[in-house]
Amino acid sequence: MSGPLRLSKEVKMALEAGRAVVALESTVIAHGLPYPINLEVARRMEAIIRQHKATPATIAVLDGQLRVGLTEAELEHLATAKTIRKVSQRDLPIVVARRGDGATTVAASITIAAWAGIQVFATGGIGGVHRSASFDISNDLPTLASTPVAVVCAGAKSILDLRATLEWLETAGVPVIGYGTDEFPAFYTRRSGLPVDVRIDTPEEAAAIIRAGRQMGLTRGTLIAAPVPAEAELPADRLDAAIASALAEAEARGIERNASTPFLLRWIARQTEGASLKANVALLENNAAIAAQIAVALAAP
Ligand code: PSU
Ligand code: MN
Repeated sequence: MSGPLRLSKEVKMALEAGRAVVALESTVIAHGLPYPINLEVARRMEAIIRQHKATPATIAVLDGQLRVGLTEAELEHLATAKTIRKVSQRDLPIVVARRGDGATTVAASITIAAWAGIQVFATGGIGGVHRSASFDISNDLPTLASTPVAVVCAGAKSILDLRATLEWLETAGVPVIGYGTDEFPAFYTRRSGLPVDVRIDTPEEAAAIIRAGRQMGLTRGTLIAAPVPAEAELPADRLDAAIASALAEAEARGIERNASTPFLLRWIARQTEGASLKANVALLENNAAIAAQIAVALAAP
């Protein structure tokens, strides 16, 4: 890929030297969290990655360029802009052709990360198969199936159909790894009752699986799911009530398609009086640390 791809000097140097780099998405900044928490978390995730001796590479589309590695002012722009397009893979050619700005989802971000040569990515939760019967399946799933990037997340939110999401990944051949867990985590809570393909407990084990896939020429992504830290977990009963109310409200207001995830997240934050935000922040920081350690293990000779 050439064209509109633009790496920051820092990211370019790290990649050329074979050092560890961790890619980050920007939809969570622009649409997933309220200001000013979004900006604080974006900065903190970058700082945590640096503490672990890796280079952060936050991804977004700015003036039609696919940007990998943002300045402080650019992070602030994404965190404060009143309207910024949520860009998944199908939106990439549109926003590039129009020289627009966009906050990239997991799908768009890992697409760009792979073009840049980055192998490890951290986020909060991936999109998945929605519960409604409206055939809403996140582009994150097919893109994971065709993009050789390891995605560290806290599972997927229980606003989704987690069983169907895992079945979809199995059909597509994407390994689902539990990091310190035998169960697929459910974002705000540590457990879903659904098993992962394998449990690992160290970054080196993750690196070994990623390397083995690469050596065999497999071109799929790897999903690495780490549960939210125990002290920030939401009580399951409170969460179930908030999710039920969010889904009912979305239905009543006719909110669907790509507006669905941001709306449900806002509604749940309101219903749980910010407890969901606390969990969201804790798991994002935890995932940044784990992703950095995996990237360092992968970069080791
Ligand atoms: N999950 C979160 N917070 C988020 C998202 C997911 O906890 O902000 C964002 C991610 O960027 C993800 C996108 O890639 O939502 C999925 O949206 P959709 O379901 O429209 O594909
Ligand atoms: Mn969708």
